[in-house]
Amino acid sequence: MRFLQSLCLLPLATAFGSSWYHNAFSWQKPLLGSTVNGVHFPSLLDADLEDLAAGLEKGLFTSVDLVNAYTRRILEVNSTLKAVTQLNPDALTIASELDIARTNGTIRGPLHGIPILLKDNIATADKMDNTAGSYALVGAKVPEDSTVAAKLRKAGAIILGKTNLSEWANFRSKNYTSGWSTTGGQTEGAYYPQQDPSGSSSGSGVASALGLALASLGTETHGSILAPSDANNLVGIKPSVGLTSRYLVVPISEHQDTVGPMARTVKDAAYVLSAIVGSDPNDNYTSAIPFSSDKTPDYVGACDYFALRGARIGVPRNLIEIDGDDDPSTSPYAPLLPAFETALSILRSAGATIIDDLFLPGFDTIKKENFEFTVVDTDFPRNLATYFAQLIVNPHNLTSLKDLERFTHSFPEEDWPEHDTLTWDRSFNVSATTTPAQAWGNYTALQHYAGELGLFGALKNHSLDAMVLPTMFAMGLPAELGSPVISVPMGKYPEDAKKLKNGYGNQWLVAPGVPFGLAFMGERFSEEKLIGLAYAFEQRTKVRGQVRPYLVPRTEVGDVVVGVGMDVGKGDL
Ligand SMILES: *[C@@H]1O[C@H](CO)[C@@H](O)[C@H](O)[C@H]1NC(C)=O
Ligand SMILES: *[C@@H]1O[C@H](CO)[C@@H](O)[C@H](O)[C@H]1NC(C)=O
Ligand SMILES: *[C@@H]1O[C@H](CO)[C@@H](O)[C@H](O)[C@H]1NC(C)=O
Ligand SMILES: *[C@@H]1O[C@H](CO)[C@@H](O)[C@H](O)[C@H]1NC(C)=O
Ligand SMILES: *[C@@H]1O[C@H](CO)[C@@H](O)[C@H](O)[C@H]1NC(C)=O
Ligand SMILES: *[C@@H]1O[C@H](CO)[C@@H](O)[C@H](O)[C@H]1NC(C)=O
Ligand SMILES: *[C@@H]1O[C@H](CO)[C@@H](O)[C@H](O)[C@H]1NC(C)=O
Ligand SMILES: *[C@@H]1O[C@H](CO)[C@@H](O)[C@H](O)[C@H]1NC(C)=O
Ligand SMILES: CC(=O)N[C@H]1CO[C@H](CO)[C@@H](O)[C@@H]1O
Repeated sequence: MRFLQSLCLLPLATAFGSSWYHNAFSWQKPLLGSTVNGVHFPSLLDADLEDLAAGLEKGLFTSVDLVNAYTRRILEVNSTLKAVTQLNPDALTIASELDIARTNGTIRGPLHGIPILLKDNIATADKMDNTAGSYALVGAKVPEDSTVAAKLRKAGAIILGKTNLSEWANFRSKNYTSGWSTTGGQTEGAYYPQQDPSGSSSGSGVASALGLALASLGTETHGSILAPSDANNLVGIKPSVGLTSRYLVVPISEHQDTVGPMARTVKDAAYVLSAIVGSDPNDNYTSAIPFSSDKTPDYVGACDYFALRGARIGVPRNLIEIDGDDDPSTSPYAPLLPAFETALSILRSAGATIIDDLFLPGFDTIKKENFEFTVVDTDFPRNLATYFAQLIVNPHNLTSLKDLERFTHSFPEEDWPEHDTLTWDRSFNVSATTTPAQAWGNYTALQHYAGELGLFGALKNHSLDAMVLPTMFAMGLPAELGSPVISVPMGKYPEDAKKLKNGYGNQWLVAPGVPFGLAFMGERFSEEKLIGLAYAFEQRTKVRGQVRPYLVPRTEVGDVVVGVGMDVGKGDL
């Protein structure tokens, strides 16, 4: 969750010269990958699910090899980036069982034997902790896997480890940074030294970006999948609230929380999404899913090169706010604008009709009023207490947000008061002074201004399939509405970018080479359509491969393959 943090920090820029922007991506030699059993195999930085599945299928390598290779990659970059906090001690055993099953002809599905990382607020009933980045939950145990983790396992995925996050998914303090937690330290992005990784699914973003697993799961309340996907050159799918179960995921707000994939390609994200969707008696928001469990949309099949043909796509210009002071072209974020115009022309040339200059009249009211804070602040104490009550081991006997605050203020490693808990104070205040009827009033007002007078009204009025924006402007209304968004890589800040630090002053939000994305927004449960549009854009632009991290782990799968054709001497075994 990050209530448009970066938007609050805009107005620092001095003027660029007229040649400040160049849209050219510097061409870089592709990283080479490795030779495995005599066969060339793409680098794990770029390998997609179909590459991995083909390698496993042909017997070039095993899932055990993949776990070993990814583990070494994680450890290579961890001291700098701190993206992965825990490794699953059972991952090799699980991989070996899945390898045996494969040899035996049992393949559970496309994710069979594929390593995936989970944000450290998605619980697993195994040897790993689920901490939300806080010592309050170190040692806590859940009765069973979260529903999304259970579904991944059923689909044959290997849960490789847990990724760092902004503590409590950025719902603790006014004085901390994206990707910082007391248990995990400070995550960094890999596209510029000391890049702000964005958040709160920061470790999931950095890990997927660098190929520390095939993909990861993140969670979002307001921007927490989309923002780190934007900043880490990824495809992030923020699903409709209710499409994926939140059971045994550390909550912020039942009205806005959702779990989704962060991957390197649209198709990989679609594969992972397919594995985790579905109704769940333990999360009754999933009963809103408009299709039965045997009729789940074919998200992978939706990846159609021609999906943009005939599509009607709106551009709600009044949501783009690069202002700060006077002249938007002086903002560090200014390079987003020409890149966005280029993206629109690509959508047009792929056959879409762009309905430009839409104005969403509800947006100004949303900005003036506190509807969203009221909804989220009244949900949090209640939803958190429910999570605590579900624990079967609760080392500090926490039952409420008050208990958590007492713990956080008295446990030195929680770094209080340097890192305050003012978000909780706000939540106490709001929940103490808001009746259920008033909370409902705020929720319905939010739906009206963000929906009828916002996203949904415009989709309907103009018969649109989707709306697009630079991702950093596409987070608020869909968060408030529980509607889906997909972010796809769109570009990066140029070599002469005007650098901008985060509000804390320790990491770069904008710097040369830092990536950014294009977001597709639509109706609730329109993921299938959005995936098609996003795929058609991705296939025509292939931006991800042109934006390269400054820090790349070197271990490739060939370095760990044991047996005939082993690539002796390539790795540092
Ligand atoms: C990554 O680094 C952090 C900080 O030093 C450490 O606590 C964590 O355990 C490391 N992760 C792994 C997988 O070793
Ligand atoms: C292999 O397949 C056979 C028959 O389908 C089954 O009985 C056996 O349990 C399987 N073994 C493993 C290790 O999966
Ligand atoms: C959904 O579940 C929660 C708790 O599990 C319960 O309080 C709520 O009444 C349920 N809502 C509906 C519509 O069933
Ligand atoms: C938690 O409660 C149990 C049982 O009442 C007690 O034994 C334990 O000391 C408590 N732990 C803490 C940290 O308060
Ligand atoms: C914010 O955190 C920094 C570093 O821990 C500390 O120096 C500063 O005093 C804190 N600011 C506030 C307002 O608490
Ligand atoms: C919460 O309310 C108290 C008492 O009115 C006030 O002093 C405090 O500033 C409020 N805190 C926040 C974070 O709103
Ligand atoms: C929103 O909640 C506040 C209390 O926090 C209340 O005063 C206000 O009337 C509510 N607004 C609506 C539109 O219901
Ligand atoms: C949709 O059209 C109606 C009727 O013209 C208008 O009142 C409303 O503001 C429009 N909604 C949006 C979001 O543009
Ligand atoms: C340096 C640091 O904080 N390391 C932590 C990383 O995460 C694991 C698991 O949550 C902790 O045990 C480490 O102490």
